[in-house]
Amino acid sequence: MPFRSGFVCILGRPNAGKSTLLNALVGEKLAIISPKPQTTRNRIQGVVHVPKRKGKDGGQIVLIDTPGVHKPDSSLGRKMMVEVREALEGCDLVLVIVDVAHKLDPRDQFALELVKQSKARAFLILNKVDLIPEKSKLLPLIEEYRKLYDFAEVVPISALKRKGLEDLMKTILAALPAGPAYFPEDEITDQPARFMAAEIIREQVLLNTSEEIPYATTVIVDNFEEGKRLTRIGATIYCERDGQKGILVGKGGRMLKKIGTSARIQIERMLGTKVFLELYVKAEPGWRDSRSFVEELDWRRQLEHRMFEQPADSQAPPKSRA
Ligand SMILES: Nc1nc2c(ncn2[C@@H]2O[C@H](COP(=O)(O)OP(=O)(O)OP(=O)(O)O)[C@@H](O)[C@H]2O)c(=O)[nH]1
Ligand SMILES: [Mg+2]
Repeated sequence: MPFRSGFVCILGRPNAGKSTLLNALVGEKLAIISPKPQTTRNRIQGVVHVPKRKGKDGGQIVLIDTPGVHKPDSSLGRKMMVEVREALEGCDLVLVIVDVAHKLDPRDQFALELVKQSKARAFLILNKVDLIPEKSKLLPLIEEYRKLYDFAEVVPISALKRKGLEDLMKTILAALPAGPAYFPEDEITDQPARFMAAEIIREQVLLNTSEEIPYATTVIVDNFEEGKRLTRIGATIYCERDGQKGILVGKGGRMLKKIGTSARIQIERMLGTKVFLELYVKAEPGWRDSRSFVEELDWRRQLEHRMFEQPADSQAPPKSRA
């Protein structure tokens, strides 16, 4: 049996359950999740290592979670859609995730347009089937989608309840070409820990605030000093107005404390060290429409820049101490 591998893009409208699926397939929390649409803002890579078993193919599935497909109305939104397009480029397979509890709407159609343009092989993934007790109700929805694109497979799942995921994994692997392992076995993501820490803080903002605040907020980690036992992190939560800042800080600083405590516990779990987390809140009017500010948030671009700015020596990976 050949070893199979390939890049698989997870695409769909906001809130369909893309990040929940990524985390469930990889078995680790790589992407933040919230009930609010447009939670994910960057593409997030997660590697599933499938061991070779008796009579079964082994392989490597490189999943790429993407921001929800939408028509952007800000620099941030346009950047999110660039992330979606970049993830689609050169992938071997696209998983179009739909929420079966919702009717097909223009955002689903927009996602299908993108698949059509890319001419990629695609599966239709019917997510949230736990919300639909009568499975026969899925048939008209499948028909509707099939009219719009020639899907290679249709797979019903519940990413949240982890139903149908074994089947999905098998079907994905069978659709991938014979190929090498692109990543070592202990590597499950390319995200730097400091970016994941910023996302964990942002997730707490999303879960603890409402209305405009989740959309008007971003988090930047200003310093990150990792020690053997203790990691010191300083981060700033940016919002757009002083009123939002007041809500994020809360009466007597209570809201900020709540966000900080929940985030710290999760970051400690991720890093395996104690964490000292210092949070600041700052109003940065109109940041979502500032191209330069939005670019600052892109860790891939930041790493590239740093490589160009630093002398060649410091670009080398750390050497073994042996
Ligand atoms: N009932 C049910 N809820 C689900 C399922 N999968 C995801 N959800 C919920 O749907 C909401 C959105 O999930 P996400 O994984 O953040 O969705 P997303 O597609 O990544 O959203 P964006 O990043 O905003 O595009 C969360 O509240 C999830 O708990 C599922 O299988 N069943
Ligand atoms: Mg997401």
